[in-house]
Amino acid sequence: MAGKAGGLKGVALIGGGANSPVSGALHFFQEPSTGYTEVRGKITGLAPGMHGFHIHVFGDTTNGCNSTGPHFNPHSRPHGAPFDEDRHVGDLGNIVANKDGVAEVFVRDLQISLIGPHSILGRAIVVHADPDDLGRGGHELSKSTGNAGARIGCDGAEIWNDGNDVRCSGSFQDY
Ligand SMILES: [Cu+2]
Ligand SMILES: [Zn+2]
Repeated sequence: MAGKAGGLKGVALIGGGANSPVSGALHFFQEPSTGYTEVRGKITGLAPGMHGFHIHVFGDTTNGCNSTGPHFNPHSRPHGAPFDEDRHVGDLGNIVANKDGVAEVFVRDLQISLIGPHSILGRAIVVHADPDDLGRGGHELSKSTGNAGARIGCDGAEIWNDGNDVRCSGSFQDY
């Protein structure tokens, strides 16, 4: 049923993990005719400012955020910005929390997908404590992680497909 009229869609509810007050909801939608995948939603409980926002390789969160592995990078490219062609597929840049710790998420991206060989299904979506420098910060970690600091709010953040719905387990819960 993947790719049928209306596109692929789903929702992820982000619950607070043991060590994180982060919570919220993300909606996924992929329009087959354009290939764009949208990620929309709101995340609360963040420190004000920018937070790195990526797809990591593994949906395995048995060891919390640490078992999600590195950024999803099937083309073996350097870390970059969402608008760079030369980037990790998982590089979604930053989300920005306001003074109340609320981030309105709107990502529209051509490299992530809910179907096919570069699908984000079975992987994890991770929010970081610090800004992603988009590969441009000159730090030794800029070209691998964007130097985005600790991983927060990703406990159990596996993304999976149930029919046309994309859902996430653990802190990303069924709805
Ligand atoms: Cu990350
Ligand atoms: Zn990256």
